[in-house]
Amino acid sequence: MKEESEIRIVHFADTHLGYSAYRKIDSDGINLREKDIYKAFVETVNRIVDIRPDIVIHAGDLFDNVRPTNRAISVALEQILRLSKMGIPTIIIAGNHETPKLKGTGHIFKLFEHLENVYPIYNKAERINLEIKGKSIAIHTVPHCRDRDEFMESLESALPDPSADFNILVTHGAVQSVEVFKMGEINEYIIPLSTITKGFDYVALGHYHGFTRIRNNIVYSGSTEKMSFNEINEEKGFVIVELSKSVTTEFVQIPTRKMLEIGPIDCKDLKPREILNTIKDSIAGRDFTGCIVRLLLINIDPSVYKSLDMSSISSMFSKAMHFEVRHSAGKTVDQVISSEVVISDILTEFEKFIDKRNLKDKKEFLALGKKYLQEAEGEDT
Ligand SMILES: [Mn+2]
Repeated sequence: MKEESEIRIVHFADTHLGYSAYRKIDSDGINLREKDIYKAFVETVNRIVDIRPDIVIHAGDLFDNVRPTNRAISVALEQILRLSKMGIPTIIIAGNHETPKLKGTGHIFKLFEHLENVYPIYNKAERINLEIKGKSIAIHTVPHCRDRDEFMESLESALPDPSADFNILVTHGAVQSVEVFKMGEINEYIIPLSTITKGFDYVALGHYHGFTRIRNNIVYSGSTEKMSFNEINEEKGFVIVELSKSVTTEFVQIPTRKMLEIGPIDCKDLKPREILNTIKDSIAGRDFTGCIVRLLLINIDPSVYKSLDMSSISSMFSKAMHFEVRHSAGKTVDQVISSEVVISDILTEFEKFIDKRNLKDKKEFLALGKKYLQEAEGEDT
């Protein structure tokens, strides 16, 4: 007999509103990839509205950056208002992407503070107590903080409350389990597994973009769209959590733009014209309309690569939304995509930069640089 569920939660994360990529724009000049990101967010909220869960949790990186554009803010506000008006308690914790390094910058989540049923959590850990269907639910939230030590202390001191019917932990960072669920970002925080395995009924994680069940009840929902080719094989969506005597989780996929990789095509001993024909053969009959496509060429000599007729190759993918080529003289194409690694805020970068230099007046230099950066951050453009 199926046990009747008591509390239903929708958990999602890493919507990265404001993220944009590639060059294609629409007739209004809006980046197409940015629009995809909004579309995935709106679709997720549409599904949530249909499901009508008891609680909604967003586990961080709602926005792609500390200073989202007016467009990103209005998309966020419009959708969150829908949940607010339905009376669904909606918990939104800050991730590393939207958390400013400087206190003076102010946090974009302050905007959500006056919305009914919405709990924006930023800068410090908080506990939210809810009463739903006669059950007491303690939600322990540990958002990304400006200070790493503060984050770690909050994480370590978050403990289930034995008097609550259900205890939920919400946090954002790279869990260190058998593997580390890193995004390769400078300002990401490591979460030791021991800090989140203390008896919570459910742990809602954000940061890592691939949906992952670390345990049955410790889950990364993943992002709602793909932010790089590293995520090419990942399904995107959200998690429905049913809390009763036991915990069950269900991943729900949402449609996202197709991302494809062609190859790797082995170019060893091939002349440029032969390479062209090989590419043509390997994509015969395929439709790339609206897709994001990457072509991999391996064992290709740099001089041969330079002499390739790139416009002919590009024309084979003219219907794609985005097309790029990666090549390597060796057997594999280097998987480190440095251009797509997100750099942390400018102040952290500056500190790291100065730290590596051999400067006489390091302290003064750092102080002065910080002052200028803070002043610049205070300006609009
Ligand atoms: Mn993150």
